[in-house]
Amino acid sequence: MRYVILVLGIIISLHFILSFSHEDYGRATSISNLKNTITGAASHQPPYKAGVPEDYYYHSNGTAPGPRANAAFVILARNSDLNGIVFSMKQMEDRFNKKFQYPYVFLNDDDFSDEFKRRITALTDAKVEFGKIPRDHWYQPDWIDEEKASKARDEMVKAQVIYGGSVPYRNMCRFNSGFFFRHELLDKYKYYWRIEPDVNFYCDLDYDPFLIMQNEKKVYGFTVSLYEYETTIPTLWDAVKGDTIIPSCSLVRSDRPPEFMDENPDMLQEGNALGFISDDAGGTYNRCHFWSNFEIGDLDLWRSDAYMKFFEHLDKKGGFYYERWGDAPVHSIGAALFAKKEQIHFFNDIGYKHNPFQHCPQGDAHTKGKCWCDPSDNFDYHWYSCLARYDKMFT
Ligand SMILES: Nc1nc2c(ncn2[C@@H]2O[C@H](COP(=O)(O)OP(=O)(O)OP(=O)(O)O)[C@@H](O)[C@H]2O)c(=O)[nH]1
Ligand SMILES: [Mg+2]
Repeated sequence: MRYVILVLGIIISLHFILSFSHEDYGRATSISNLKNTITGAASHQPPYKAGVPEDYYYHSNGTAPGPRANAAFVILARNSDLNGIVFSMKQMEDRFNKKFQYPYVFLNDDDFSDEFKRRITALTDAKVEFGKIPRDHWYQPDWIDEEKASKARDEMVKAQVIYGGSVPYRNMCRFNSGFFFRHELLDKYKYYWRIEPDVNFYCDLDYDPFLIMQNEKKVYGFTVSLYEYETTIPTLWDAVKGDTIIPSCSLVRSDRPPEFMDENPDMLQEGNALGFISDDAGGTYNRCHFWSNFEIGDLDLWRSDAYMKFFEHLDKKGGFYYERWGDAPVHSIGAALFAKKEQIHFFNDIGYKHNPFQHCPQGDAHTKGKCWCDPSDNFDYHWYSCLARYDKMFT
């Protein structure tokens, strides 16, 4: 008996020594972790790795039983994008929406042609609405210094920056950053799924991602993340951060006009995803962004006071025109600062391609979705992808 007590004593002492001297050992054997393992709650891994619970799935054909979320697809397009939109939308219908029947909202800075409307409505039984964007939500504002803007465009053309010389492209980026969610046709909705022309949806989606968003209180969903071209956003982070030191959010000097965080130090969400966009606790932007040609999001994130103030501040800086700020980094920085990291979701089982990158589900997810992409062509942990940084926030 004495020996049993002695051996037990040695084991317990060793456990305590290892717990303090080896972080991983301590973490792996902590009471809370053991409890998580027992209850199945994932710890130290991104929530998406646990997969979507089976009771969300509807594998049969025919209309899936309710409930539905208050959601719509949002498609910004020109009449000339018609064939590319048909290509994307037909796949969305076949892979998902035939069974779920979510409505579509099409937006354009021009009037949609009758042919556009006819060919689009022929593709679905769901409701489709076509809207025109108000002029002041689209065009370059008159307080932008056009001489400065055109010089910047010329320089970007010389530097061979993609769309560097285009004003309509800049209008589009500014609209997607700060205006699409204010269009009256979207007023009645809470969630949206953005679709672009010429994209691929590779897998059967037998569950409703909007319900995941709603039930799990997610506010932003993505499938691909990557680095932004430096030349398109040289002063973007400076306009966000200014002189503020994060995480203490205190000012160091004030000899220049204040930037967004200088003026709104209380607006950052606790437990946010700053770790995704910065490797030095907010000192610099690492250029990681969610690729916004695919987005499933909560419109209330963009309608929030924090994001509206954030957008207004960026807009006044003029960087949508003096540089070529994209809606992807602007949305990503907004989501990273104003949402909790758990509220940003990687839709691992949605196979998706927008040229030139694709997310192709791996292993069981590929089989379950009957995906037709080549699993070896997958951007997830490519050197130019930011998914590893997203994962790291949870480890
Ligand atoms: N109405 C309208 N829609 C536009 C305009 N420019 C772009 N879009 C739409 O805005 C979205 C993004 O434009 P894209 O041209 O796909 O931009 P991108 O994804 O950065 O670049 P690509 O590699 O060409 O796809 C798409 O849904 C386009 O249809 C425009 O001038 N007017
Ligand atoms: Mg595109």
